[in-house]
Amino acid sequence: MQKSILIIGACGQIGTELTMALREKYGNDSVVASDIREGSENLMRSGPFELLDATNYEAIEDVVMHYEIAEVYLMAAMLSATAEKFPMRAWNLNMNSLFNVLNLAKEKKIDKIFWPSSIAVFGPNTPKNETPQHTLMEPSTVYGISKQSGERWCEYYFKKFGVDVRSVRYPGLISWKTQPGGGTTDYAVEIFHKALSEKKYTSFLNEETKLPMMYMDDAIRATISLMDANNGDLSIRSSYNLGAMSFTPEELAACIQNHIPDFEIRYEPDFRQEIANSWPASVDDAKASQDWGWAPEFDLGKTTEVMLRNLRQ
Ligand code: AKB
Repeated sequence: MQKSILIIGACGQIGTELTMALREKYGNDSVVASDIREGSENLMRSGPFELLDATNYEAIEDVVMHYEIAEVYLMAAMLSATAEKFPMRAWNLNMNSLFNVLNLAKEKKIDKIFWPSSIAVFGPNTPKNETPQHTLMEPSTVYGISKQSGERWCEYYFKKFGVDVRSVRYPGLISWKTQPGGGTTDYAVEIFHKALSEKKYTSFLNEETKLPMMYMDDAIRATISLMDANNGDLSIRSSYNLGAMSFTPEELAACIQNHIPDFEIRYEPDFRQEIANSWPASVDDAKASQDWGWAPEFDLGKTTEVMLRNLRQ
């Protein structure tokens, strides 16, 4: 029998593309999308959808039982910039949703979990370049604290209860299909939209803020590869570092100018600058390569070309 998959937070930036990729791989009816709001027409029409609050254990359990769900991808979360404005709401959503799925797996109601962590688990005292898998982590944001705590709980549930939970530390994600919402790396998507519509963009991060970034296709491929990997090959049950490219707003603007020569960028750093300053410039993802063969396909040049080509259409 084909396994059934539930995606919680299916209408967000990653969830939307992940749902479509999993439907393509496993068949539309095998992949149940869920969120607290409805999503794009494509997502809503292509397979089953449930309105679901990720903090409501009973509601998730009902959906899991009804569809005989084997795997859950928990993509619902409040991102870094929004979480600074609503710390308690962020903590409640980011932690309780994770406990809900971890406990469902502990009770053997589901077999496997994917839960995303982030480069936000690192902090100002972490080595900035080629940040190691295992290193000093003192996150200084609400979102980072929730993700680091989540990683500790994932590893704990794996070791104590044998829960098969898998995770990657996503960098900033760039996609033309869905907009991000409430993150510090969002500038790297907004800039493409503004470059095409207005030929100018005001960046909320300064010109030299180097951050790890990834094109969405790579992120989706990484997520599905990790979930497909053999259990015994995985040496990390907190969360894997995952790298692809690193650039500053200035470098991204220069790359866009190769396609749109009169594009202009200005810098007006806001509260998100401090968040970005506490994060790595690049990460060492050797463990992900060794354990499950991770290798990125999109660099800055290819990402810029694909983004502009698709947004133009
Ligand atoms: C954010 O900026 O909050 C996210 C992330 C790096 O996890 N994109």
